[in-house]
Amino acid sequence: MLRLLVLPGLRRSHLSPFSLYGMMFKLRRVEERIKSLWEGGLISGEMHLGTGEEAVIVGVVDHLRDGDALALDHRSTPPLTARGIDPVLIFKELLGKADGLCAGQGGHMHLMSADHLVASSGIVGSAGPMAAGFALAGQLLRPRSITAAFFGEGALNQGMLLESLNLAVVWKLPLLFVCKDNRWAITSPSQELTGGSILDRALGFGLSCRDVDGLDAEATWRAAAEEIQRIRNGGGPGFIRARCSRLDGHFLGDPAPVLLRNPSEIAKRAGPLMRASLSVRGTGMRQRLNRSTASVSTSCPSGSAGTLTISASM
Ligand SMILES: Cc1ncc(C[n+]2csc(CCOP(=O)(O)OP(=O)(O)O)c2C)c(N)n1
Ligand SMILES: [Mg+2]
Repeated sequence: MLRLLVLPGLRRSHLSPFSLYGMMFKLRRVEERIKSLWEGGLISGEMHLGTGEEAVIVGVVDHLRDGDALALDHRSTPPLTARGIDPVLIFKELLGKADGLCAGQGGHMHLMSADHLVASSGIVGSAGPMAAGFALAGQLLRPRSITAAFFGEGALNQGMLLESLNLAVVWKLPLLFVCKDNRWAITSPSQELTGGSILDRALGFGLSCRDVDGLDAEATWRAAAEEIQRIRNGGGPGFIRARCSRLDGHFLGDPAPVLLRNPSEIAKRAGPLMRASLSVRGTGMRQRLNRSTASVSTSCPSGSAGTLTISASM
């Protein structure tokens, strides 16, 4: 039987570990499907996946409502999927199809949906100013709406993101900054590039700050629940540093994880899905997997080669 934990005082009244797990499973399956399309030579250019960061994404996005906005970085496919965008539209976009999410014009780093108030950019740090714009519009037009911004710890060395932290505090914007701290910026360990501590920086700007284990979906969900409720109530912007791990290289085909990273580092931090699955007590694994399964399939033209059928079991 599904366990519902009631958190007193939170507007979103329940935590459902099962649905968090189901969503993480779906996000991972979408990423795996993208990986196989890329490996088949069907996606041109680089492709950055968000495998290993699922718990951070679902822990935050689960709290968003209609009218809330999302500003994203170059690993945008998991949050777009979690926000309810049809994965088939994303697949088609990555394949450059005219009926893709952005009419085949976005590539994989500049995906957006006006209907969902979400936008991503490959310019590192730009989730900050995008989110500040979304949040300012929300403050003026949509009372009690919030904006969440996702970015990596490497982005915190970009001036525009630091300026956004400052502006958000000065204008008391309804904005949650979520730093996915996977400790790497391409091939550089971020601690070798970053002065001081990330949290001290955010605290220095006057943000409400939390440090969370970003491999633990429930812990992230609870931290985001409290922070988002505070922000909706007009308490000003917040900042969550979620410690996580990326399981693939910086981009698909990147040899760095093999060459540079200690396999035990990856193995130790690899398990957001496994951890969540073990925490859902009372339901058999087979049942859980079956209940998280939904199927998408579509057919679309694949260049001159005829029809490509995309299907993914999620
Ligand atoms: C303004 C800018 N500078 C540099 C780059 C090249 N670049 C792409 S991703 C990346 C590292 C980003 O690291 P982080 O923010 O930690 O995100 P992660 O890739 O670890 O998820 C860099 C430097 C860029 N895209 N934009
Ligand atoms: Mg990083």
